[in-house]
Amino acid sequence: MQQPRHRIRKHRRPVALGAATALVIAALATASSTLPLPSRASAGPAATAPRATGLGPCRIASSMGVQMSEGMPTQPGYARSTGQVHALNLMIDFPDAPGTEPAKDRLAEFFPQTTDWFRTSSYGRLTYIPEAPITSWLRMPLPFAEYGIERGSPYEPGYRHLVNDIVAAADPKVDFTEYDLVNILVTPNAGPSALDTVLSVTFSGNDEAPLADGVPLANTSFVYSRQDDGSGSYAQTGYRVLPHENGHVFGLPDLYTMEGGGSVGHWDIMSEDWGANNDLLGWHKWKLGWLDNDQVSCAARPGTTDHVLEPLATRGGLKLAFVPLTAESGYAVEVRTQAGNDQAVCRPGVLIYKVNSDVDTGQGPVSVADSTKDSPGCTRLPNVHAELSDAAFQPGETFTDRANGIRISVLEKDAKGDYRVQVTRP
Ligand SMILES: [Ca+2]
Ligand SMILES: [Ca+2]
Ligand SMILES: [Zn+2]
Repeated sequence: MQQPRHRIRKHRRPVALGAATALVIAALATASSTLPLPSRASAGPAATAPRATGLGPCRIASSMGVQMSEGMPTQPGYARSTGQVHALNLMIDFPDAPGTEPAKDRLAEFFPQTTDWFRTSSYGRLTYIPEAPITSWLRMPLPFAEYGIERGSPYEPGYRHLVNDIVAAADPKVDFTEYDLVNILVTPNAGPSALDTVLSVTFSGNDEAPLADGVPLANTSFVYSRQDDGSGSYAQTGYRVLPHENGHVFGLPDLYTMEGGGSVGHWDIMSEDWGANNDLLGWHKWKLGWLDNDQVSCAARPGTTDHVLEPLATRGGLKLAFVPLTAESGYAVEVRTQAGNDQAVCRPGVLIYKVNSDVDTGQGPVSVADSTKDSPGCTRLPNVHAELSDAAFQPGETFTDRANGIRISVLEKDAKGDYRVQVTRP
């Protein structure tokens, strides 16, 4: 089966259509800077003294009016992405879709894989602690259809109704103040197959969410159905929707667009979360606080600079070079190999991509440069974007942005597997 190409998911508070849009965005920006409950929020990681490290020009800023920006630091209101993160898991079913297996089995579709995924991707910096104080199904009072949950459903009114019912059912046994984020694992027989419609969604950074025990359920992921492509890999890969959804809880935008995965391919789980395992871009790891500032090299000055980059999957060392173009864009450069969470890399090398902090989630905030344009790709794995699978640049190859006078050349790969990259800029 072909994977769904048009997955539309809503994040944060949905923006009303029409004339009220600008007002809603303004209200959002105000609300997020005056969070009533700082314990639930984060000022964003990797905020250590950018000027002292010379990284200032490379920390491209978040843009006003962009709901989920690639900029740094991540806007407040999202869950913290380092240290111990406590995730509340609630398994829910409905009178017209009662759970057909024990709720604990639904939980086991996602754990411990999700915890392992975050430990590996974060080099041990995010300790994801899944908790399920209620081990049975929480039965909702209404049939599934009556909540009106559809693809791209806005928060109001269906989700508010559903969340209120979840809170009412769970509140006596759950202290919601103990958790950094919430996963609602819906019985797979409620709603359409994920092959037809992906309903899974995250509402993140939303401090106007319904309250429970006095705290807003501001960072909540809903997982529906099963992302099972029929290839027999569900037990190994089906959990990956959850790290994707939780990526939003930590402030990461969607990298796929209405056209599918053609912007970033399989190089980030925010682009493709079906199929073989994949990692996050180095930019995202820096944004999440999983790379230190001294693991990032900023090519801001005119002239030529060399950068020796170690593979992103291994712990320690220089991981990311960044070439700022404007206050809100630049090129990121990193080494990707088949290691760690990166299972599908078939042509290891230097990945080069443009980051735009003024482009919103789902609109293509990141674009990977393909070193082999119009190629058939080097992978035949299902649900892995083929064209971009061979995008990485090899020793002797050069990426050129003529309009901006930028050249990024891969000079060599040394015996250790590190790559020497040369950046020339005006
Ligand atoms: Ca309670
Ligand atoms: Ca290609
Ligand atoms: Zn998403």
